[in-house]
Amino acid sequence: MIIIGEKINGFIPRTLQAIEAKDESYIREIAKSQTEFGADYLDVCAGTAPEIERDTLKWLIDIVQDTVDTPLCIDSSDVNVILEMMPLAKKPGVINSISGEVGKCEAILPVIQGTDWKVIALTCDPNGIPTDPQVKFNIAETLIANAQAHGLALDSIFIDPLVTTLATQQTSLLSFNEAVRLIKAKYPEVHITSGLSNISFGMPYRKAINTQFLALAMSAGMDSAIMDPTSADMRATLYATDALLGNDEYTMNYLTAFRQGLIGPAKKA
Ligand code: THG
Repeated sequence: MIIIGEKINGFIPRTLQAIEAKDESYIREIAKSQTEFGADYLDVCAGTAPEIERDTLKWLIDIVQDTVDTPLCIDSSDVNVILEMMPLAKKPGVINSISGEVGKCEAILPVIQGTDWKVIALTCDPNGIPTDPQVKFNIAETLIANAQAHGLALDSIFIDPLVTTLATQQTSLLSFNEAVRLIKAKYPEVHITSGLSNISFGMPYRKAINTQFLALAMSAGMDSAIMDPTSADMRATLYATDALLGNDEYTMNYLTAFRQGLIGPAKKA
């Protein structure tokens, strides 16, 4: 599993508080803890008003890179902001994101051509966010072809089939998993990722939904997630599911994680 740590995001109230208070130490702390708990990339998203998005992202990126070596996942809905942030990165990371929306591929793909940058591509287009797995697949195919035409290797592409909220769509997971299966069947080297906590939006006890979504989507072939690796429940689900799916030879990773205290029952106070 390729883990993209989600916590450096101004849409999270605690992180927004740190951004507004210019509290460097909290940002350093969540950069460090997510890295220690296995993040392969750190998502950085300002989540602030558009006028200060650039300044906020610069501030976050500088602090993160001064604290850890983990590569960035630059998260903005504005491709111009992404393009301005890329030169600040000390090493190539992930662009979050492009999609079938007008202008996004054209802006980003030529810039990452010939580099080691990877890209997340959302399965939406000018018609919106489809729920039909076949339509998700069709958009993914177009995006993959476009990326390949710009010289990207298949394993530099992360398709995000955009999970909808279960509270408003009862077949959310089923449709997501079917899209994952269709994409992985034709493009096994392409990665599938998801900002998976969208699934539980508006529901109580979100952790229960999020952990089971992670397991079920991994079983369909999802091999990356934008998630909180500092959550003990999410970590346990991840290691246990990888072992159950036969991705963990002799269950070595599971056993090592247990021995190192990365997973295990909550300690009694
Ligand atoms: N796809 C892609 N990028 C994305 C998303 C996606 N980026 C943003 C978002 N969705 C993924 N990131 C988050 C970050 C936080 C939460 C959800 C998605 C969240 N956090 C809890 C909260 O705010 O209460 C808990 C946070 C905590 O305590 O750590 O809900 O879908 N490509």
